[in-house]
Amino acid sequence: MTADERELHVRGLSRFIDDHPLSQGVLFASICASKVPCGQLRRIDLQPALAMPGVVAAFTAKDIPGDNQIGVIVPDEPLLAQDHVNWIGEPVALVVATTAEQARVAAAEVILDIEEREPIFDARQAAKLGRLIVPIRRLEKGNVDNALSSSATVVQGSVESAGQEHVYLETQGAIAELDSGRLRVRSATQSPTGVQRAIAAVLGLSMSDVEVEVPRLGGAFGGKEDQASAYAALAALAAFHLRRPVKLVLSRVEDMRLTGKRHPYSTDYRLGLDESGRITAFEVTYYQNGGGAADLSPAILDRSLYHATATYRVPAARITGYACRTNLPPFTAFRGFGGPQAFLAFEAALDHAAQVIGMPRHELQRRNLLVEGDSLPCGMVLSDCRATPLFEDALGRFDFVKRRREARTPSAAQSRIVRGLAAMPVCFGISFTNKVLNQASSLVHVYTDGSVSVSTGAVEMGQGVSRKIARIAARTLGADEDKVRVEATNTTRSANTSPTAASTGADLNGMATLLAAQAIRDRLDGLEQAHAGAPLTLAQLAAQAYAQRQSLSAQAHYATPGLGVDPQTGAQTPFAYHVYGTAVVEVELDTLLGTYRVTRAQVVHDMGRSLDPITDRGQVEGALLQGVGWVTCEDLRYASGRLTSDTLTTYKVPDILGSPSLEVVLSERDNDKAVMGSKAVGEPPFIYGLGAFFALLDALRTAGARLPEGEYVSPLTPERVLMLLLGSENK
Ligand code: LUZ
Ligand code: MOS
Repeated sequence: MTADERELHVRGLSRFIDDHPLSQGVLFASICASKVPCGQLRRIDLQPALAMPGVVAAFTAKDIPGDNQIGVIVPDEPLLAQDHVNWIGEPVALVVATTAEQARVAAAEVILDIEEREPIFDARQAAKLGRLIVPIRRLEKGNVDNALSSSATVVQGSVESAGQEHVYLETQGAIAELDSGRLRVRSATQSPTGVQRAIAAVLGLSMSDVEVEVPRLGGAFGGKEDQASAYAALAALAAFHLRRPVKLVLSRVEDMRLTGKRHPYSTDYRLGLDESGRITAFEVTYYQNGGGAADLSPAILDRSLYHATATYRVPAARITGYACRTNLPPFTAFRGFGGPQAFLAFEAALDHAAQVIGMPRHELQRRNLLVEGDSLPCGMVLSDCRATPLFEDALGRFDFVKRRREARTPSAAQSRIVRGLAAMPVCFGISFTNKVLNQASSLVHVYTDGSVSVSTGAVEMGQGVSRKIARIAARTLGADEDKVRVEATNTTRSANTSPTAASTGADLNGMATLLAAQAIRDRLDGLEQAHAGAPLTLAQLAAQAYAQRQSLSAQAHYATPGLGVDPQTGAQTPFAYHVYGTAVVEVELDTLLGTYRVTRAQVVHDMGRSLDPITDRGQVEGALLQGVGWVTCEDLRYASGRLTSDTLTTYKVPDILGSPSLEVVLSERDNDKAVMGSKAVGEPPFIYGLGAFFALLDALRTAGARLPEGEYVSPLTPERVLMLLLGSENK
């Protein structure tokens, strides 16, 4: 029977890397990381650590037999620092001991002699100094300068959006073991092949010498798309040298300090409108804070460019992105992948324009939403565009206009608790923006008793992808769903996998599974036709197929069609399709204290034919709440490059008590661009949470706060909200 994820989680029975039974002779590794944000590494003294109780060995860059390099887009990230350190928390040495505690204590004894250099933490400053990770990225459509100079209104301003810690339930970790010349690694990663490739490279092995197994993750949210590789490779390095199993699992505090987060962006915008409030042109420049190594920053910046105009029709646009090198831990993938920063900036510009022309924000939104046949700045033409109908559905269904009017009556506006409302539409592109990643394969076995095994590259991280894949296999084969087992992801069964990311896990791996299951079903249908009489069960058919020496296995590959650049026009089609929807978010602001509650969030979400409505609803709710956290309470603080909000008492994530009442309406309609009419669900609803930001601005204005024009700063923590109420500096 396929165990139900939900039951395992609720009963605490899900096993993460740290819960696996330990092999005989296992050792534990701990990282010695840089304590300075920028400097020249002069000397590493391992002796004091080696003298500590229980310590077996310690390793530095010198012990790496292959290529000391784990950067996937830009080769700028050594596994262990070699000459320079570029951020606080950069791994410099690895200490291995008999217990995890001994390793941790000993790692702190390593002496690092580092000649400090002047660090840079600010993206704009890095750009000024030319410290870019990749050349400037640009997307341009129409004549922006002409359109802006002939616009009735032009607003100009800036948006600061902060980073965000993933707070996955399971911290980063891996267990590596050398077994008859092969490295077997269990890793908490979204990218089994990425881990396999990294380990092979740093150890100088072939990929076929490295087997990566991914049991199931306790959450990831993008944090394990790239950054799991370092921890797996460090465990593998020690296991390789010591010929004993080595486990490396980060504590929560280590994880918060060492690992990358969502990218902070500093953004400048100019938005033009005509007399009737229609957008004429948009100019935007993103300064993305990439941290001390490239990681996935260029890909993330690309998605910002593609989502620069959010859910709106923009005739002319000039979109510029700087990926800036700073001395903070490398920022990385996080649900939305550069999309949320772009949506926040565009909606802020629109909010600014609404203030200037004196039109309600939702009216200005309505006037400019994308419609069928519109094209995006990259040239992609939208088909089956549901932006406008779902916006109207949500505003009508949730009585937006009347509720907002009531919140703004003089008596409501003068009470201590003031309400604010905002509508937040989404149009989110589905596919990896890097075309090559849009492929997957599936290996399906039917056993002679009619039970089924499915192996794909999809990693189950709590998002329910296994359940969806099981359902696809069951429906296609005519099997009972509880007779379908979706295996742990393993690189010997599934090769050359793309990360489970970009919301595409079920789309890609589900479609490959459908194709493989269909191939088996076609063979069985042949048998069934030859058989006259009562219909046969899958078990009977499988037994017959075996008796007739026919294969009950199939492997299939799927690649998303239609992606790429039109060589004639240069128009890009980066996405298979878009996901649409609108949220109505309501807040209650205590005008005396600056504290607030996000009281209600109501959504109409475009779902295609849901493969699993409970899972999809959960994804919409969870993503929305994560988005609310990003723009409200989640506040990363650094002191000279050192994260000071490094625990869950100093870094506040939305909790169940602070959760708004949630209402999610799934608007189902066949989507012919994904498996069984479904649509991807992981990332798009994160954008709904941004409505909390604009609902808070609405409440502040209703309460009479005079907000600085054209200066948007996220998150709107209660502290910042109080300052805005008091009319002091927006800090
Ligand atoms: N990862 C990636 C992603 O490599 N490319 C993408 O386009 C993407 N989008 C969202 C999340 N992860
Ligand atoms: Mo991602 S942000 O790993 O889909």
